[in-house]
Amino acid sequence: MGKNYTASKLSIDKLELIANDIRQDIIKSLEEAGSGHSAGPLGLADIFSALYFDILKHDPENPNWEERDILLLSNGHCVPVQYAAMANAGYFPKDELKTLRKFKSRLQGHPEREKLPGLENTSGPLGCGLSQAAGISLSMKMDKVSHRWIYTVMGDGELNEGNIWEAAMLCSKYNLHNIIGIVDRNNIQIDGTTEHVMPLEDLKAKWESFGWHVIDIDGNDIEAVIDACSMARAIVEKPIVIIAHTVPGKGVDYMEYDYHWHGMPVGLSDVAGAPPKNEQAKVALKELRTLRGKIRNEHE
Ligand SMILES: Cc1ncc(C[n+]2csc(CCOP(=O)(O)OP(=O)(O)O)c2C)c(N)n1
Ligand SMILES: [Mg+2]
Repeated sequence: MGKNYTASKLSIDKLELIANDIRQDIIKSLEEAGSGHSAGPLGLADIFSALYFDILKHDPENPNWEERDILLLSNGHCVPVQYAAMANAGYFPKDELKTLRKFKSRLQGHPEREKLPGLENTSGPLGCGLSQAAGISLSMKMDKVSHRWIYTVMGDGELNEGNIWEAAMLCSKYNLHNIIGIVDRNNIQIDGTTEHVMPLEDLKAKWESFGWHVIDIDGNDIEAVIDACSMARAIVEKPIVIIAHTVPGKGVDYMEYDYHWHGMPVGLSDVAGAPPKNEQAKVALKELRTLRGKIRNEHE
């Protein structure tokens, strides 16, 4: 029998504490790896806490459970947040997070489906996740399976890939409404702000014109993420995309909103405003631990 976290209903403050643990694990694993992406994963921690500990129907002890929902990470470079969420949920021991990006590790810098049970897709080349979702959804349709959802996380810079929009048209044509897209609208990408590199607005109108239902939320508000996903599951007329506004680098003051942290780990960067390299992890972890206290106080 699979585990359905939705049935166990953790409180929002517990989910926020888990998100904070996920952030600390991201910092520790990136420091150990000495390479990798910081800003996107930190910004996505609330969404991943909500997904793995509330929204998804899944069972860490039985990753291939036939009734499970599917989570696809299309923006594969953000996988440190997925590994941290999976370890916290019990897919593998937390100690294994130290092997991120190491030779022969199951935790590669971009997700490899066949390496780690629980990963549903391989990604890294941007733009593929929605096509993968479409294939899975069409096969579920053939099998007359209508009660499993396919959550597909995409980056906003990733939306520059034409492939996404080909998939968007197809999902709409076949009304693949068990696909719930989640766009990490953090306004940054590899080389600058999204609106500077390749303007995306009016993003809501773009998705709507491709036949999608759009829900716009604060992606760092766990309750909003959970509510948006339950709303999305109730919509059967169209595929659904949640535009989740997040803060890149969320939780680490010297990283927040700064695109230079897109592909930088703590300990290596001389981005302006950052602490000295050998202090970066310590400062980030101290800040997150303090924040953890604040979360507790707010809810007490
Ligand atoms: C097909 C392809 N082109 C280019 C890249 C290099 N690349 C990696 S991440 C990235 C930026 C993506 O932006 P976004 O999805 O917004 O990520 P964020 O900076 O928010 O983490 C680029 C261009 C890639 N991985 N795949
Ligand atoms: Mg982005």
